[in-house]
This record gives sequence, structure tokens and C-alpha cells, in this order.
Amino acid sequence: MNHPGFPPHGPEAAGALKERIACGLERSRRRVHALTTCDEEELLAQHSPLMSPLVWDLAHVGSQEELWLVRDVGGLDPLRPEIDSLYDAFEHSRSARPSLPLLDPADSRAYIGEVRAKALDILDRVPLEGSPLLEAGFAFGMIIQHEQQHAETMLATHQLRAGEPVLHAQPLDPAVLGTRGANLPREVHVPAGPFTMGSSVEPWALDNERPAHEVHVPGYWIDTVPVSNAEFAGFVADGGYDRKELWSPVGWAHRQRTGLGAPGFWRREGGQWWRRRFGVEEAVPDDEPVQHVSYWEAEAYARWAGRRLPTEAEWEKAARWDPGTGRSRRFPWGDEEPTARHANLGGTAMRPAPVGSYPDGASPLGVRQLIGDVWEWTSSDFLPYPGFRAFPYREYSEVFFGSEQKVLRGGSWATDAAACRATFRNWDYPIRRQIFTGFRTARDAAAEGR
Ligand code: AVJ
Ligand code: FE
Repeated sequence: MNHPGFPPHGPEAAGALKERIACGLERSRRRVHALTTCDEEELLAQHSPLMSPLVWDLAHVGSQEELWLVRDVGGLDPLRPEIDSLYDAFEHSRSARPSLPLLDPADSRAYIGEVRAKALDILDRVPLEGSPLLEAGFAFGMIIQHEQQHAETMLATHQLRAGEPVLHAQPLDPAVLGTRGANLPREVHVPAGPFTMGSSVEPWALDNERPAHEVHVPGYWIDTVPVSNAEFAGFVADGGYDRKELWSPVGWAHRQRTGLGAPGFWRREGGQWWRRRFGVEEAVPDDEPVQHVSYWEAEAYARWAGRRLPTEAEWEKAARWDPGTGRSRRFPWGDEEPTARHANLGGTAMRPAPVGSYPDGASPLGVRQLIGDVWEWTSSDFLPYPGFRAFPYREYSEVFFGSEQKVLRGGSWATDAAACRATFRNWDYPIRRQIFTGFRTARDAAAEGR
């Protein structure tokens, strides 16, 4: 089955493109409504100072849609100019948002519904060409991706909330599930040489993914699958959190200050690791990719394993480079949109698939689970590509460039296909672990003369 609503690729009739956009808007909205179908107090509560109250995300997606689609593309007047600043992410920190005079849940739903009706009228009447914002429906694609990104953020908020579960998982198709059997090598070799990083042609690629440029990457080895809970538990059991030599100085200072001793949500009892997952207690599954680790923990684990984190270029080359043609693909498996056979995306599983799953999603070199399951820390700072131009607004990427943020790649089980591709770049502070993030490791090939 296709993940519907995925961005267009290649020439497409205007009518078909508009229908695809309407479908993508509808899908993201259904998801946001499902994530806000719970008691009113749950929507207003501050579940963590790291997160907005859910009711803020609810109206914020409409506010961004109004700014870009209704006002900018459609040229209409503001619906409720007085609320603009409440939903401006740069005006109020997440922890300050619960005390703002926010729209209540019913009013938020009414507001985003009004915005949506206008946006759909505008979609009907505007040509999807003739300006960078309209070309191939970019502004609409950006808003679909934005709403889906907030849906993922809202799942992180749900994971942080206490109390009875309100969300329910749908099991993954057993046909895609695998294990790291004897026939799956632990790592693959990627030969030294250039590859094309980023894209200038992907219609809905965001500014930070552009432009395409050639990068020479020295030879390296990279894990075929993400690091599992059992492997990470081995690091914990071996005293990994107490061995200063495994940590970078900044990472060690963070570990000392916070007293970290295991991934987020893990708890030790009766000789076993347990975790709470969306309100349900369960034993930590051995063969699932580890989640809720900071960059510093990932880095220490890699050093413990005699390895290192991959750079962003190494991650992308492993995900896209086709040794047969020398081309970079849109996805590890090719140029076709993700399906449920390729990757665990969309948020319904509410967990990553076991390591070794998704043989049909493997890259040409045999690397698995690059797309979906868990975001993966890379060792790279979030920096612009050569020739970067902020578009359409500096506050999406440009203001975050620098050495404070590390790049995350590949999307998680909570990411929708509309907001995920092999060029997609996410980023966060290295201390963060409320997001659905794990990692895989790499090592130099040059050291052994390859
Ligand atoms: C790309 C996930 C880091 O959530 O802060 C949402 C996406 N930008 N609204 C974020 C975003 C504006 C962004 N990340
Ligand atoms: Fe936003």
C-alpha cells in the first residue's frame, strides 16, 4: 500500500497534483485531530517544559497555514490578526506557552477548520507554477510537511505525559519484520569517492536540502542496522555511563550534571530493563532500535564499541548512492514513494520495527532501516550546503545553522512519508532525547588501507 499524500515526483497534470495536495492536507489534519482527541485538561497541560501544550500545536499548524497559504499565496486578509503572536514559535518559548491566552480546544479546531476551507478554495483557483512559492505546489507541500512535523512533535509530548494511555498502536505487517539473522552482515563497506548530496530537483525539498552538490567521501564502513536496545544495554552493563574516557568532555559534563544512566524512559527492576511507552509498562525489547538517547550517549556508545558516529555525508551516501549508476536515489530502495513494504513511517505503529526488518527498503549496498524507525544522530553540525539560499523564510533553517545543533537523518516511525526522504535534514541540540532518536555507528576504512 502507498503512503498516500506523498510529494509529487516528475511532471504531473495540474489536476492530479491538486488532488494529491488536497489528500496530503487531509491526511495531516486527520492525524492532528487524532492526536488531540482526549480530555481537555490533557490538551491544556504542560506535560514537559520541553514541549508545548498540545492545544498550542493544534492552533499553530493553522496559524502557519494561514500565513503561507491564505495570506501569502491567496492574498487574503488575516482571519484573526490578534492571535498571530501567540502562535509565533520565536516569540514564546515552549515552556512559556501554557500561560498564554491561547484559543481553547474548540476554538482552535474552529480556527484551523476556517483556515483549511480558505486554503482549499485557494488551491482550486491558483496555478501551481509561475513563482518559486507556487512551483509544483511548493507552499502547499511545505505546509503539509509542517503539519506532519508537528504531529511528530505531538507524539513526543504524548510519550512524556503521565497517566492512562490515550493512543493505541496498530501492529506492523509481520511480513516486513525481520531479525538480524546470520545472513545479514553487521556492516558494509562504502568505497571512497564522490556522490551527489542534497537535491536541486526534488519538488518539495526544503531550503536546507538544496542545492545538489558533489561531496568526496573517504572509504568507510557503516552498520547495516541501527544499534539495538540489547546492544545499548551491553554498554550500560559494562559501566559505559561511568567511564569518562568513553565520553567527550562536553558529553561527560552533561552526563555528570544530569546523572544520566540509561536511555530515556528506561527503568531497572528485577534484573530487567522496563520502559513506559505511551502510558503502558513493558519490558524493553532486545531487538528494537534504541530510542531516546542524546547525541552524547550515542557518541559514548560508539567509542565503547571501538567505532564512531557517521558524518551526515556518510549517512546520505550509504542511503542514496547507487554503485551501479553512480547516481543518488531519492530513497534507499529507489525513486518510488515509500510504501509499507519499505519503511516504518506514519506514526501508527507507535514503535520502531526490530533491527533487520524491511529487506525491501535496503539501499543498494544493503543498509537497512535508514528511512523510518528512528532518527539517527550524525556527527555533523547543522550547516548550510554550498550555495544555500533561505526559502521561503529564514526562520525555518537559517537561524539554526551553527555548531549548537547536530544533524539527525532518516525519519522515525513517527515521521510521515510526506516529511521524509533520503535528503531530508532534521536537527536538534545534542542533549535532547525526548525525540524518537537512535543511531548507527561507522568506522574509517582508510585506517586499514582500504
Ligand atoms: C525541523 C523538526 C527541527 O520542530 O523545531 C516546525 C520543524 N519548524 N515548525 C521543529 C518546524 C517550524 C522543526 N524541526
Ligand atoms: Fe511550527
